Amino acid sequence: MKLYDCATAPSPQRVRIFLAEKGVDIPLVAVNLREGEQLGEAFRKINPDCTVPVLELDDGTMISEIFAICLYLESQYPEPALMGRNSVERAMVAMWNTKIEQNGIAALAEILRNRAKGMQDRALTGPINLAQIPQLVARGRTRAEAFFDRLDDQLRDGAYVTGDQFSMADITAYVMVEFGEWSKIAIKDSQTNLQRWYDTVSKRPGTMA
Ligand SMILES: N[C@@H](CCC(=O)N[C@@H](CS)C(=O)NCC(=O)O)C(=O)O
Repeated sequence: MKLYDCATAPSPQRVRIFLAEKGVDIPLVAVNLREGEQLGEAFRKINPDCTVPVLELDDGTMISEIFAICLYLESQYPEPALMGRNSVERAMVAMWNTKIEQNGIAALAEILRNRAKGMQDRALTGPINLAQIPQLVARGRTRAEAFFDRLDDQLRDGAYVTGDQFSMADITAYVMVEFGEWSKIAIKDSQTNLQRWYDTVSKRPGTMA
């Protein structure tokens, strides 16, 4: 088993933290996103959608998409459980993971990818080039700030995103907050629950890995 990775990209970082939390060490294969290696012929055979991370199994099966990779890893290495320990917890982890991806990470990507000079025709990931739409930068900012408030509210009562158990939803939210720095979206002084949670989560050996 090996993981196609990129040390500077937030998506594979989520899988690396997931593995570190499980205490599992697997070989990493660096894919140079800055040089466009993900769009080259060789990587398209690994993932035609041209994104990392990808988990390659020993029989050659390629698993792309973070949720699918983590689902596989969770079944192979069940302890500690990171995707919920019963039906309700599993549903809550999947629910929050989706919200964080769609309302948080996607909003931050909307800011970055429609503004960065180095991403002029790469406004979305994938095999086809798409032009930036500068008007989406302000919309992304509004969406991201609103979602940080939403998460702050969610963290009012529990230690972690879905309650008292650290989970994949926390990993996704942690990487989202770090990714926010790229677009100068930071935790506000008023978001005290989010700050308390971030201070705890950022001290875990997995997130420091
Ligand atoms: N939905 C994908 C998202 C993966 C993704 O967006 N990866 C980014 C790195 S953070 C990527 O490969 N970007 C390639 C590009 O920008 O062309 C997943 O869950 O794995």
